[in-house]
Amino acid sequence: MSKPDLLLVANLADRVVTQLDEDFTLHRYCDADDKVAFLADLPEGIRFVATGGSAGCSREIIEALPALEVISSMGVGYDAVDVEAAREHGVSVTNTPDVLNDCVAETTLGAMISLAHRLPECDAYLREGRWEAEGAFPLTAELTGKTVGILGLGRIGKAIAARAQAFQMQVVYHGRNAQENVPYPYYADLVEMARDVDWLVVIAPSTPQTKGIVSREVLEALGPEGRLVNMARGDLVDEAALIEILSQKGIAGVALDVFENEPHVPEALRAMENTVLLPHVGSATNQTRAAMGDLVVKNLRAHLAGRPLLTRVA
Ligand code: 8YV
Repeated sequence: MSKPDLLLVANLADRVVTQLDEDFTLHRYCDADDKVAFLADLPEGIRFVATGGSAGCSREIIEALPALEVISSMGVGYDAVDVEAAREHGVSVTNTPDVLNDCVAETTLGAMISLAHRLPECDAYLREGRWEAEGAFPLTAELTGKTVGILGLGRIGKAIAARAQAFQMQVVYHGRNAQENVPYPYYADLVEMARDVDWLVVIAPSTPQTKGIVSREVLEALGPEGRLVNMARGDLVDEAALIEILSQKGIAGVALDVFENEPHVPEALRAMENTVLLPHVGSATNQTRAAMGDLVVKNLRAHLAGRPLLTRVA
């Protein structure tokens, strides 16, 4: 019996592709130079898409595949998948939640420590021979005793909160609603929370409601002693306002793992000292990417075997 057809929209890790290859006939959209021609030439019966968080799956792709049943996306954030188009065409969408919580939380605390203690700069200072030439590195800041406001206290937000507490930080949060059985104080107003905290950590999904939520007003409320960390999506933060405020020392610093126009990072951010810039590596460990990839495959195999999808979001 021939294997069902699957469109590979993102170039997923070898481990994932090898597993997919066992059960599906792969059509590598990710490698096509002429995407439009590639879509037009596909066989009619493609029932599956496997993709990644950044590549997602557009309306154009969904509508080019009349037999499509499931889009399995690698990543907890599925904002790049056109969920509306998927729903209209009766296509299910799955993501990879939970398996990355600890890794992203660990990276977040790493970014915070790096920014407070200026670890990347310390490393460069030593390598450039400046310790010998100029003496001790200037004194820095720390997390201990500070307050962190978490924007988006979901599964990853909670994993970050637990780790922040281990660093003796006070945790508060903002989200659409106050949550029951959560020990942290809730702020209904993000500007108010930004005013009260030392750190603002952004870990909410990208939706039409959260786009630009970290506005100029929020950044100004965070103030010259405040620090921002964005581990979610670039479009939650007004990047132009951020650059302007940072350059005027209107906030103390920023650690960013995500940007408005990845992989392009504005030169202005690169040139500043009070920034820690990461190439979207929140979940990028062998261990976690393997777990995420396995979940992509498990969802597809479940559907193929007539079982319910494991982590369906639409
Ligand atoms: C990955 C992510 O970069 O899970 C997410 O939403 O942003 C990351 O873990 C990506 O989605 C991997 O494909």
